[in-house]
Amino acid sequence: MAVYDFAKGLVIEAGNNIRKMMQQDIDIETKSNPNDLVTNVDKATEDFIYNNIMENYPDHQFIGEEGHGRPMSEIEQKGMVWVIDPIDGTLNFVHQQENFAISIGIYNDGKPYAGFVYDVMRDILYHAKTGQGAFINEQPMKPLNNTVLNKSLIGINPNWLTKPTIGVIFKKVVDEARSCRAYGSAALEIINVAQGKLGAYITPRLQPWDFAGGLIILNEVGGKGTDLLGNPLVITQPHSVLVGNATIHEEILTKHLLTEKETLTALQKRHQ
Ligand code: 2AM
Ligand code: CA
Repeated sequence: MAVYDFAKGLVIEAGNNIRKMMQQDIDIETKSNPNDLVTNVDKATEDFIYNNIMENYPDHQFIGEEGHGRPMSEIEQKGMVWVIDPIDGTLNFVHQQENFAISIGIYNDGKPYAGFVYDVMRDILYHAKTGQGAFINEQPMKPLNNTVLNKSLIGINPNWLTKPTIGVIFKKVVDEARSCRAYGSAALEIINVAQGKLGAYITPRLQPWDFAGGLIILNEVGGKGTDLLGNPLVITQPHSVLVGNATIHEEILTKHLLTEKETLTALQKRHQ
Protein backbone atom coordinates (compact mmCIF):
# COMPACT_ATOMS: atom_id res chain seq x y z
CA MET A 1 0.00 0.00 0.00
CA ALA A 2 1.26 3.47 -0.81
CA VAL A 3 2.32 5.50 2.23
CA TYR A 4 -0.39 8.05 1.35
CA ASP A 5 -3.22 5.51 1.60
CA PHE A 6 -1.73 4.01 4.74
CA ALA A 7 -1.55 7.46 6.38
CA LYS A 8 -5.11 8.28 5.35
CA GLY A 9 -6.46 5.09 6.94
CA LEU A 10 -4.33 5.62 10.03
CA VAL A 11 -5.49 9.18 10.72
CA ILE A 12 -9.15 8.18 10.36
CA GLU A 13 -8.69 5.22 12.71
CA ALA A 14 -6.88 7.47 15.22
CA GLY A 15 -9.85 9.90 15.05
CA ASN A 16 -12.33 7.05 15.68
CA ASN A 17 -10.27 6.09 18.74
CA ILE A 18 -10.34 9.69 20.03
CA ARG A 19 -14.13 9.83 19.74
CA LYS A 20 -14.36 6.54 21.71
CA MET A 21 -11.90 7.72 24.39
CA MET A 22 -13.98 10.89 24.85
CA GLN A 23 -16.81 8.74 26.22
CA GLN A 24 -14.61 8.07 29.29
CA ASP A 25 -13.16 10.56 31.79
CA ILE A 26 -10.14 12.45 30.44
CA ASP A 27 -6.96 12.83 32.56
CA ILE A 28 -5.50 16.31 32.23
CA GLU A 29 -1.93 17.30 33.17
CA THR A 30 -0.02 20.54 32.77
CA LYS A 31 3.26 20.78 30.82
CA SER A 32 5.41 23.95 30.71
CA ASN A 33 2.85 26.19 32.48
CA PRO A 34 -0.67 25.97 34.01
CA ASN A 35 -2.30 26.76 30.63
CA ASP A 36 -0.20 24.28 28.64
CA LEU A 37 -2.27 21.09 28.90
CA VAL A 38 -1.83 17.52 27.77
CA THR A 39 -4.29 14.66 28.22
CA ASN A 40 -4.17 10.88 28.21
CA VAL A 41 -5.89 11.12 24.79
CA ASP A 42 -3.05 13.19 23.26
CA LYS A 43 -0.55 10.60 24.52
CA ALA A 44 -2.58 7.50 23.56
CA THR A 45 -3.19 8.91 20.08
CA GLU A 46 0.49 9.62 19.46
CA ASP A 47 1.35 6.12 20.80
CA PHE A 48 -1.20 4.58 18.40
CA ILE A 49 0.09 6.49 15.36
CA TYR A 50 3.76 5.94 16.20
CA ASN A 51 3.38 2.20 16.86
CA ASN A 52 1.47 1.66 13.63
CA ILE A 53 4.08 3.50 11.56
CA MET A 54 6.97 1.64 13.19
CA GLU A 55 5.27 -1.73 12.63
CA ASN A 56 4.75 -1.02 8.94
CA TYR A 57 7.66 1.29 8.10
CA PRO A 58 10.45 0.76 10.67
CA ASP A 59 12.93 2.87 8.68
CA HIS A 60 10.72 5.99 8.67
CA GLN A 61 11.59 8.88 11.02
CA PHE A 62 9.08 10.53 13.35
CA ILE A 63 8.72 13.94 15.04
CA GLY A 64 5.82 14.07 17.49
CA GLU A 65 4.54 16.61 19.99
CA GLU A 66 4.26 14.09 22.81
CA GLY A 67 7.83 12.85 22.61
CA HIS A 68 7.99 9.91 20.22
CA GLY A 69 10.78 9.85 17.68
CA ARG A 70 14.09 11.65 17.84
CA PRO A 71 14.59 15.30 18.85
CA MET A 72 13.82 17.36 15.77
CA SER A 73 17.35 18.77 15.59
CA GLU A 74 18.66 15.22 15.07
CA ILE A 75 16.32 14.36 12.21
CA GLU A 76 18.03 13.59 8.92
CA GLN A 77 16.30 14.99 5.85
CA LYS A 78 16.56 11.57 4.20
CA GLY A 79 13.76 9.08 3.47
CA MET A 80 10.31 9.55 4.96
CA VAL A 81 9.82 11.83 7.99
CA TRP A 82 6.41 11.98 9.70
CA VAL A 83 5.63 15.19 11.63
CA ILE A 84 2.69 14.56 13.94
CA ASP A 85 0.43 16.44 16.31
CA PRO A 86 -2.01 13.91 17.79
CA ILE A 87 -4.30 16.72 19.00
CA ASP A 88 -3.76 20.23 17.67
CA GLY A 89 -5.92 22.57 19.73
CA THR A 90 -5.63 20.73 23.03
CA LEU A 91 -7.32 23.61 24.90
CA ASN A 92 -10.32 23.31 22.56
CA PHE A 93 -10.31 19.55 23.13
CA VAL A 94 -10.40 20.06 26.92
CA HIS A 95 -12.79 23.02 27.08
CA GLN A 96 -15.04 22.53 24.05
CA GLN A 97 -14.74 18.83 23.07
CA GLU A 98 -14.56 20.00 19.44
CA ASN A 99 -12.51 22.31 17.17
CA PHE A 100 -9.34 20.23 17.36
CA ALA A 101 -7.52 18.20 14.73
CA ILE A 102 -5.00 15.45 14.15
CA SER A 103 -2.23 16.90 11.99
CA ILE A 104 0.23 14.86 9.94
CA GLY A 105 2.84 16.15 7.50
CA ILE A 106 5.01 13.64 5.66
CA TYR A 107 8.29 14.67 4.01
CA ASN A 108 10.34 12.54 1.63
CA ASP A 109 14.05 13.37 1.30
CA GLY A 110 13.25 16.81 2.78
CA LYS A 111 10.48 17.53 0.27
CA PRO A 112 6.77 17.74 1.19
CA TYR A 113 5.08 14.43 0.28
CA ALA A 114 1.61 14.55 1.87
CA GLY A 115 -0.45 16.47 4.43
CA PHE A 116 -3.45 15.41 6.54
CA VAL A 117 -5.55 17.52 8.89
CA TYR A 118 -8.48 15.61 10.40
CA ASP A 119 -11.21 17.68 12.05
CA VAL A 120 -12.16 14.81 14.34
CA MET A 121 -15.59 15.86 15.66
CA ARG A 122 -16.84 17.04 12.25
CA ASP A 123 -15.35 13.92 10.61
CA ILE A 124 -13.77 16.00 7.85
CA LEU A 125 -10.39 14.96 6.48
CA TYR A 126 -8.40 17.59 4.60
CA HIS A 127 -5.60 15.93 2.67
CA ALA A 128 -3.15 16.50 -0.14
CA LYS A 129 -0.37 14.67 -1.93
CA THR A 130 2.11 17.14 -3.38
CA GLY A 131 1.40 17.73 -7.08
CA GLN A 132 -1.92 15.87 -7.02
CA GLY A 133 -4.32 18.42 -5.56
CA ALA A 134 -5.94 18.84 -2.17
CA PHE A 135 -9.23 17.32 -1.02
CA ILE A 136 -11.92 17.81 1.62
CA ASN A 137 -12.92 14.20 2.20
CA GLU A 138 -13.13 13.16 -1.49
CA GLN A 139 -14.07 16.58 -2.89
CA PRO A 140 -11.29 18.54 -4.66
CA MET A 141 -10.37 21.86 -3.03
CA LYS A 142 -10.46 24.91 -5.30
CA PRO A 143 -7.35 26.94 -6.16
CA LEU A 144 -7.08 29.87 -3.76
CA ASN A 145 -8.31 33.34 -4.79
CA ASN A 146 -6.00 36.26 -4.05
CA THR A 147 -7.21 38.95 -1.65
CA VAL A 148 -5.89 42.15 -0.06
CA LEU A 149 -5.61 42.80 3.66
CA ASN A 150 -8.29 45.47 4.01
CA LYS A 151 -10.84 43.17 2.39
CA SER A 152 -9.90 40.00 4.29
CA LEU A 153 -10.48 38.28 7.60
CA ILE A 154 -7.24 37.23 9.24
CA GLY A 155 -6.62 34.53 11.85
CA ILE A 156 -4.74 35.60 14.98
CA ASN A 157 -4.82 34.52 18.61
CA PRO A 158 -5.77 37.73 20.50
CA ASN A 159 -3.43 36.75 23.37
CA TRP A 160 -0.51 37.91 21.21
CA LEU A 161 -1.91 41.45 20.90
CA THR A 162 -1.28 42.12 24.59
CA LYS A 163 2.44 41.24 24.32
CA PRO A 164 4.77 44.27 24.38
CA THR A 165 6.81 43.86 21.18
CA ILE A 166 5.10 41.40 18.86
CA GLY A 167 1.73 42.79 20.00
CA VAL A 168 2.53 46.25 18.61
CA ILE A 169 3.50 44.81 15.22
CA PHE A 170 0.50 42.45 15.02
CA LYS A 171 -1.93 45.20 16.09
CA LYS A 172 -1.13 47.16 12.91
CA VAL A 173 -2.00 44.09 10.83
CA VAL A 174 -5.27 43.64 12.74
CA ASP A 175 -6.13 47.35 12.37
CA GLU A 176 -5.78 47.16 8.59
CA ALA A 177 -7.64 43.86 8.16
CA ARG A 178 -11.40 43.81 7.65
CA SER A 179 -11.60 41.87 10.92
CA CYS A 180 -9.97 38.96 12.69
CA ARG A 181 -10.93 35.50 13.96
CA ALA A 182 -9.35 32.96 16.32
CA TYR A 183 -10.01 29.23 16.03
CA GLY A 184 -7.49 27.89 18.57
CA SER A 185 -5.91 25.20 16.41
CA ALA A 186 -3.06 26.24 14.13
CA ALA A 187 -3.75 23.32 11.78
CA LEU A 188 -7.41 24.36 11.39
CA GLU A 189 -6.43 28.03 11.00
CA ILE A 190 -4.18 27.05 8.08
CA ILE A 191 -7.02 24.96 6.63
CA ASN A 192 -9.30 28.01 6.87
CA VAL A 193 -6.71 29.94 4.86
CA ALA A 194 -6.50 27.07 2.33
CA GLN A 195 -10.28 27.30 1.88
CA GLY A 196 -10.21 31.09 1.48
CA LYS A 197 -12.26 31.61 4.67
CA LEU A 198 -9.32 33.56 6.12
CA GLY A 199 -7.00 35.63 3.93
CA ALA A 200 -4.07 34.96 6.25
CA TYR A 201 -3.07 33.53 9.63
CA ILE A 202 -0.20 34.99 11.64
CA THR A 203 1.36 33.68 14.83
CA PRO A 204 4.65 33.56 16.73
CA ARG A 205 6.37 30.35 17.77
CA LEU A 206 4.67 27.34 16.22
CA GLN A 207 6.25 23.92 16.45
CA PRO A 208 6.66 21.95 13.20
CA TRP A 209 3.84 19.56 14.16
CA ASP A 210 1.44 22.53 14.38
CA PHE A 211 2.07 23.65 10.79
CA ALA A 212 3.53 20.74 8.75
CA GLY A 213 0.29 19.01 7.68
CA GLY A 214 -1.67 22.19 6.97
CA LEU A 215 1.17 23.80 5.05
CA ILE A 216 1.38 20.95 2.52
CA ILE A 217 -2.38 21.26 1.90
CA LEU A 218 -2.14 25.06 1.65
CA ASN A 219 0.73 24.89 -0.85
CA GLU A 220 -1.31 22.53 -3.00
CA VAL A 221 -4.08 25.13 -3.48
CA GLY A 222 -1.57 27.90 -4.27
CA GLY A 223 -1.21 29.45 -0.79
CA LYS A 224 2.04 30.50 0.80
CA GLY A 225 3.61 29.91 4.22
CA THR A 226 6.89 31.40 5.53
CA ASP A 227 8.34 32.73 8.74
CA LEU A 228 7.68 36.40 9.59
CA LEU A 229 10.61 37.53 7.43
CA GLY A 230 9.65 35.50 4.38
CA ASN A 231 12.07 32.60 4.96
CA PRO A 232 10.96 29.03 4.20
CA LEU A 233 9.52 26.96 7.05
CA VAL A 234 11.58 23.88 7.88
CA ILE A 235 10.35 20.93 9.94
CA THR A 236 13.36 20.62 12.21
CA GLN A 237 12.80 23.81 14.23
CA PRO A 238 10.04 26.06 15.65
CA HIS A 239 9.00 29.06 13.57
CA SER A 240 6.90 32.18 13.79
CA VAL A 241 4.53 31.80 10.89
CA LEU A 242 2.68 33.84 8.27
CA VAL A 243 0.41 31.91 5.92
CA GLY A 244 -1.94 33.37 3.35
CA ASN A 245 -2.97 33.54 -0.25
CA ALA A 246 -0.06 34.78 -2.35
CA THR A 247 -1.20 38.43 -2.58
CA ILE A 248 -2.03 39.07 1.08
CA HIS A 249 1.07 37.16 2.19
CA GLU A 250 3.26 39.51 0.15
CA GLU A 251 1.31 42.56 1.36
CA ILE A 252 1.59 41.74 5.08
CA LEU A 253 5.23 40.74 4.66
CA THR A 254 6.37 43.90 2.88
CA LYS A 255 4.13 46.44 4.63
CA HIS A 256 4.15 45.20 8.23
CA LEU A 257 6.94 42.67 8.82
CA LEU A 258 10.02 43.39 6.70
CA THR A 259 9.73 47.01 7.90
CA GLU A 260 10.28 45.58 11.43
CA LYS A 261 13.12 43.30 10.42
CA GLU A 262 15.50 44.29 13.23
CA THR A 263 12.89 43.91 15.96
CA LEU A 264 11.67 40.56 14.62
CA THR A 265 15.22 39.24 14.21
CA ALA A 266 16.05 40.24 17.80
CA LEU A 267 12.86 38.55 19.07
CA GLN A 268 13.72 35.39 17.17
CA LYS A 269 17.23 35.32 18.64
CA ARG A 270 15.84 35.71 22.16
CA HIS A 271 13.75 32.56 21.70
CA GLN A 272 16.60 30.42 20.41
P1 2AM B 1 -1.46 22.82 20.54
O1 2AM B 1 -2.92 22.91 20.79
O2 2AM B 1 -1.06 21.57 19.84
O3 2AM B 1 -0.65 23.10 21.77
C1 2AM B 1 -3.37 27.88 19.55
O4 2AM B 1 -3.29 29.23 19.29
C2 2AM B 1 -2.59 27.09 18.50
O5 2AM B 1 -1.19 27.42 18.56
C3 2AM B 1 -2.66 25.61 18.74
O6 2AM B 1 -2.53 24.99 17.49
C4 2AM B 1 -1.47 25.32 19.63
O7 2AM B 1 -1.05 23.98 19.49
C5 2AM B 1 -0.45 26.26 18.98
N1 2AM B 1 0.65 26.67 19.85
C6 2AM B 1 1.92 26.19 19.76
N2 2AM B 1 2.70 26.79 20.66
C7 2AM B 1 1.93 27.67 21.35
C8 2AM B 1 2.18 28.58 22.42
N3 2AM B 1 3.41 28.73 22.97
N4 2AM B 1 1.15 29.32 22.90
C9 2AM B 1 -0.10 29.19 22.36
N5 2AM B 1 -0.39 28.35 21.33
C10 2AM B 1 0.61 27.60 20.83
CA1 CA C 1 -0.84 19.16 20.35
